[in-house]
Amino acid sequence: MKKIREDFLWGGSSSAFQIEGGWNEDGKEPSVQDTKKDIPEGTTDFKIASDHYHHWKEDVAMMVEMGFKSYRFSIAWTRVWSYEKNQPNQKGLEFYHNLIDELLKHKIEPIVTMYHFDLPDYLQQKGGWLSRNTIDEFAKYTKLLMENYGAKVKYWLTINEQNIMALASGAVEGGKPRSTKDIYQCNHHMFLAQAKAMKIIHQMSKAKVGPAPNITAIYPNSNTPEDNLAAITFTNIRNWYYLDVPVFGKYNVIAMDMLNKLDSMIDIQDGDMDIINDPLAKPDFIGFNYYATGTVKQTDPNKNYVSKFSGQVDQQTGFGLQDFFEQVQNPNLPKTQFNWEIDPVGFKNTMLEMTSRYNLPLLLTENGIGGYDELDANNQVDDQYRIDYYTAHLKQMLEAIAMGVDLIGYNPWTAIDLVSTHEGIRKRYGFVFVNRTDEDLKDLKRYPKKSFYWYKEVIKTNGKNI
Ligand code: BGP
Repeated sequence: MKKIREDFLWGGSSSAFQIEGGWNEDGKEPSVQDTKKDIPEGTTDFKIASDHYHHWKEDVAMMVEMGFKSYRFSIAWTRVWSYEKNQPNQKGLEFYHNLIDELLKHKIEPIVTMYHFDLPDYLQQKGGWLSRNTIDEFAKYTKLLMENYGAKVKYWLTINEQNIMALASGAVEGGKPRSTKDIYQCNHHMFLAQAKAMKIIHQMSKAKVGPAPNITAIYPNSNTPEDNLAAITFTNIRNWYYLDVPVFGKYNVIAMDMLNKLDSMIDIQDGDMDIINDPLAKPDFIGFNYYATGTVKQTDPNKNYVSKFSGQVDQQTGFGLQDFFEQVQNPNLPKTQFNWEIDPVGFKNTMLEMTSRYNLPLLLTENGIGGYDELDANNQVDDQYRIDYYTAHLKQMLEAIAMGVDLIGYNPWTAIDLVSTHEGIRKRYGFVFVNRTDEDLKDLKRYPKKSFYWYKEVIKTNGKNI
């Protein structure tokens, strides 16, 4: 029976626009998250977030106290490169140098996401991912990151949740609707950008690099062959599409068939597949986010399935596509306070499926539970529900490892409280409470939650107390 590695990367996760704040400080330019107009009512925008830009040192101190071995965060492209001046932004580069150096000083391995939903607005105005120019800009950005951090950072993640960006594209493009054809053309360009980035990383450093899609096992709603076909279709369109391209260097037939039938076939230019198939452009591991499984059934011919472009959808929103699949709730699973299903066994199922299909090391880059947390009179937060969620998932994780899954780390969402993609800071995920609400910035002080002490023990015992 395989055991958890001694050098297992126990850590936590975050993303720049959701944690940093300082949205226009020291030369940072706006990303699509800063120019977003449809912030849902009653929730905060990302201008101040958890003000990590000014609290990063004490935040790292909290991670050190928890015993983190790794910290997965993203670099804001708009902080390190100025499109206005067409040059690197030294102050922005310095911020991440300081953060990385502080982590390394405490033997915390930085795991850096290059791009987490925050495309420079400058590029968006020029067509965003629909323009092939964005591919070249991403390659240029990768070189900048390598020149600066290539010798310090051993683990890189290219694009966070490319699959969710395609399925809920409005959520990351300021709500601007795109046609299905354009969405999948953007998607193809992201694959090319990712392949170029992986090659540059391999050429310019000794670091390892992987993608970071949101992967989850898909269940058929019943044992009818039609529901099973819907499940096979959805898992290929939602999951394998995003790993088959970088790992196997090809588009799978089910994804291609969907594009064909939707009259949305992408334009693959001469040489594109060579870029994707370059031996230096292959991932060293698979980074993946897991929250809960999905359940689907065959579609109802009388129903109108509307695409999700509102900018206010998430990975748990029921996706539907006429003649392909309809996502439904699974009555066998409990739900979080924010209505997301909870499926710890599904976590193991997901890892087993990925391992048998790709046989690559896996790195968990997000898993977690959003809930309403409050400080009590003694400035404590009793988030036992979070401990229960993690305990159940870690039990399954240990079983998956025992079965042979090569998992190199677990970096749940999130290290400290930050702003949810579209539900404000009221939906908290952290081991550390940040004292602010959506309406009131308060003092932004940090307080360890009950889960903080629990996780510290998990790390100290390398999971033996689970
Ligand atoms: C993932 C994203 C994160 C994140 C998390 C929780 O999809 O990569 O950025 O926020 O899900 O989602 P939410 O904030 O919608 O609760």
